[in-house]
Amino acid sequence: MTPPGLMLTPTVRLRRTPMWAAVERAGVRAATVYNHMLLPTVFVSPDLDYRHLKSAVQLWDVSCQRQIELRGRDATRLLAMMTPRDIRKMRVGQCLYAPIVDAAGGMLNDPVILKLADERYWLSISDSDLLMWALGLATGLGLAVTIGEADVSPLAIQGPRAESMAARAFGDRIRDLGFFEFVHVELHGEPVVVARSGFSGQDGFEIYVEDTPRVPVIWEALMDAGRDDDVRVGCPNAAERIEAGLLSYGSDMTRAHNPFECGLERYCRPHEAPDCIGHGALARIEQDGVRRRIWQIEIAGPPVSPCDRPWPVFGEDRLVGQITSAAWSPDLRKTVALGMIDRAFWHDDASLR
Ligand code: THG
Repeated sequence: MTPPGLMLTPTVRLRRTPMWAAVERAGVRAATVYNHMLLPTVFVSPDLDYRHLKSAVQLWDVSCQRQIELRGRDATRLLAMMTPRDIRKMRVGQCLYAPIVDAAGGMLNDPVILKLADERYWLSISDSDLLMWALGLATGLGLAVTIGEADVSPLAIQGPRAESMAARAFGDRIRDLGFFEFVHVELHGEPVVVARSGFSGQDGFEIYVEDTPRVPVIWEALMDAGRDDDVRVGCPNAAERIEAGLLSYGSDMTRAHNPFECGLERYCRPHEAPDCIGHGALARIEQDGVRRRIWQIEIAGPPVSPCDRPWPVFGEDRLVGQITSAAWSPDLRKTVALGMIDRAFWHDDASLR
């Protein structure tokens, strides 16, 4: 799609990140655009990045995971309308991965939600303009809630040595932090929010830094803390995240898909979310079942080119689905992929082309 050496024209609305200069110094070789902001995709090579991520620890600039803040008397009420996951029992200090849906149950986003206080949340969004949907609902319904994109830049440390590195940075007590929990801690006297989460199948933490000018201090302190664990600057790795079964909004799923088709049924409970705008549609879909679903798929043969448009999938000489993410897995020595496949072909040895 992009000829070798093609440049993206830099503009103001193509947002850099607070750490972009350091990311360039670390040797970033490719990047994508996510929430109108740059997101690194390759440093040394996809394969070497993958091996290092699965054996040591990496520091990621994931500032593009923007935080939509909901705050005010009706914040919980608004959030309950947006997601088919039950958020009523959510505790302060808890993270929740949640689909966000429209009235037909179509996927609009799949953020990690952080509950900061009783009526204050961050929605750590994937790549769609969720701010506008939230503003539209709140304005149309006259809700008492303040909505905006907070000045928060998440960094991530991911890999098997992430806990060791985090303990050096934040102290040994960070080892006790449970998966999808967060705490307020200090690093060199600077307050940050640290969660046990991240866009990889490895252990890891995400560090939410408020206030752009404070990000470089935290970045350098984390690099120092990871020196003995062979920390390198890295980024989400396509093969690793496909192996982990982590979906990418805009690629693997769009508004044309509902959470059941996306395999997100664990996070979609219409009967426990009566106030969700998609409640009726999703209750019907749950009852009727779906005719297509996302699966992890292996592609035989040598490495394939990047999946930059949906690849049609054929079975018994007809179109039965599409592949939307694919990458060579150095560990599995085959191409791993994610794709939406028709029900008749949901078996292990389905022979597809
Ligand atoms: N971290 C944060 N924000 C994010 C992402 C992230 N925003 C954008 C994008 N990634 C959102 N998508 C996902 C997808 C999957 C997960 C997190 C964010 C994830 N899923 C786990 C799983 O599927 O095994 C566990 C989910 C759970 O148990 O609740 O971690 O990475 N801050």
